Amino acid sequence: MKALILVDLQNDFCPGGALAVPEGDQVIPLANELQKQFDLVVATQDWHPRDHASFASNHPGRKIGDVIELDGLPQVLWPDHCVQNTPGAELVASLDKTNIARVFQKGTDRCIDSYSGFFDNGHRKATGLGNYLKSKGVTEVYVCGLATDYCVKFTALDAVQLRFKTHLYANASRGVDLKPGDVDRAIEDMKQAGVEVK
Ligand code: VGL
Ligand code: ZN
Repeated sequence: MKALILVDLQNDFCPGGALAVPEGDQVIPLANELQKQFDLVVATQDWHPRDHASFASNHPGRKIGDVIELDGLPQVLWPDHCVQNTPGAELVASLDKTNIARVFQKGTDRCIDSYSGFFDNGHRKATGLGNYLKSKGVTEVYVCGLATDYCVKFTALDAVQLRFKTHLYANASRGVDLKPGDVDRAIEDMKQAGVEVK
């Protein structure tokens, strides 16, 4: 049994959004088309409280892009994004949601960020996605979405760790490229870890 994981297809990650990923909106038609090949489709949703520790605005004197230490983990500081119950946090309107069996929210704890759809960045708490997929008999996952060099990457790496055969749809994903080359390096890291990139 295989499942499609749609990562963070939210307004704030599309052009015009708070943490816009270049060409982020271009993956939506592809994501809609890919869904037709799957019996099980799930989505992740970045879902932060307004006081989330990943927001530069919550660290006076710091700016967007700075890296701080948060509870022993390096943390990139981002613009305020995907704040719970705001339009920016909603899944993109043009995304076909009729086939999405469940949406797993992440980044809800103000003290720790969560790039992966499976665990927070410290692997302290699970979102339930892993157990859900296993309960459905899923052995193979296909990942696409936003952003290739953050949430897509860490979702795919955790999927490998959880022993799912893991595939990345690179053309249905886009990255931030905070540092030029980040997306290419992320794809290389995923390949190294055993992700099949298509
Ligand atoms: C993401 C940065 C911060 C992502 C989420 O969805 O890739 N990136 N929060
Ligand atoms: Zn976030």
